[in-house]
Amino acid sequence: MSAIYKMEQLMRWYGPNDAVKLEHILQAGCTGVVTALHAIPVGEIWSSEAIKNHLDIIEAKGLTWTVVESLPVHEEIKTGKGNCAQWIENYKVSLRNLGAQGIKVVTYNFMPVLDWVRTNVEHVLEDGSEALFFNKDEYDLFDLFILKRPGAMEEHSPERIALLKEKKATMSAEDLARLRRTVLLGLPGSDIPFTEEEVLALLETYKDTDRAALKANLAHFLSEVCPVAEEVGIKMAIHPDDPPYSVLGLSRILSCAADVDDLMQAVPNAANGLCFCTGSFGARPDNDLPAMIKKWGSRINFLHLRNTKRDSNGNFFEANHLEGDTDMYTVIDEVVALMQKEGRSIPMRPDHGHKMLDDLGKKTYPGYSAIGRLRGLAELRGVEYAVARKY
Ligand code: DNO
Repeated sequence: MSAIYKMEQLMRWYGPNDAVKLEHILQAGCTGVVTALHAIPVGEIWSSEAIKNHLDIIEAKGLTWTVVESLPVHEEIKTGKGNCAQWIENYKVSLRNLGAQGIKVVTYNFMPVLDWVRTNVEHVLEDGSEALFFNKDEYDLFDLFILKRPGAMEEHSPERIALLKEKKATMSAEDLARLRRTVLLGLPGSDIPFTEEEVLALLETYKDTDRAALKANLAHFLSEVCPVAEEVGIKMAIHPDDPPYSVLGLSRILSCAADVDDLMQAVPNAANGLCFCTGSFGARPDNDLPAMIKKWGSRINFLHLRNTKRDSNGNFFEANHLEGDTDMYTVIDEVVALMQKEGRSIPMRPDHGHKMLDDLGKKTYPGYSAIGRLRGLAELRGVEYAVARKY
């Protein structure tokens, strides 16, 4: 019987300060971690020394590090302004340094200003565990009355504004503080939220960057960095927009299948690939995930497996990995077929988990407590185990 290719099971690790230790990740049955040098300011070069130090810590515990998440893209690359050319050159140096240490996949995103956005990271579910939640009303209310983004008022009808005002009046000072802090958190691996002033100043720099310009800036960035990635044996993996629609009045450019088509056509280089996040693409009803895997499977370099449950108002919460709107069986079935067809293992991590059991009350990165992710991983692993039996 020929070898069966299975997903490479990894877990995100935020570094030595993470409450989830490398030992825990090993015990969860993972072979490696997905991690980044979070202390280096966005845009600065990741030196060979800094990469090596991080790698040594991981390897000393018997784990691998071949997937970076994220090597972040400077805002001036996204707007194409200021020191854009210099930031791109820095990015190339970091890629070379990473490639030399055996890194195979570099994850990044091209979401303007804020990375992922939620309105509550402690949404209590019926069973007492806590999940990440995106509430559209609360998000709009933040935009209108807390951030007070210029132009936000014009995007809503007077009736909706009145309704949101009413909703705000029913929220406690604590709820409003939680909402503000949660939306402004923005950056993974950071404990320090943005201030309203910082976000508004950044938004100002996007004034003339419309959807077409943002797409063109992404294509420019990739046409510069992909040849370097290819040369040093790295595949790029862009994370889709999360949530997959406009936030803060800004364009988002990787939310649906048509966006993936555009991106792949714009930069055909083989190093231009995807971090296929089932939670982000799955938060939109018009995305057919199995069909997307069929079409762009050869460009899927990394998988984030998680599930969301959405309603018709644009709200969603993070469901258990095998529940929610994405049919995880069909997704894994497609992925397993793809791996056999191409003769390769795709790295995967269980994305976001509920905070539960002994993790409740512990300080962990939102979505990244140990036990909930372990539950998710175990369930996903079970599905793959069953699906792979047919090969
Ligand atoms: C959230 C993550 C994202 C992701 C970046 C990749 O949990 O999936 O923050 O790491 O968007 O650049």
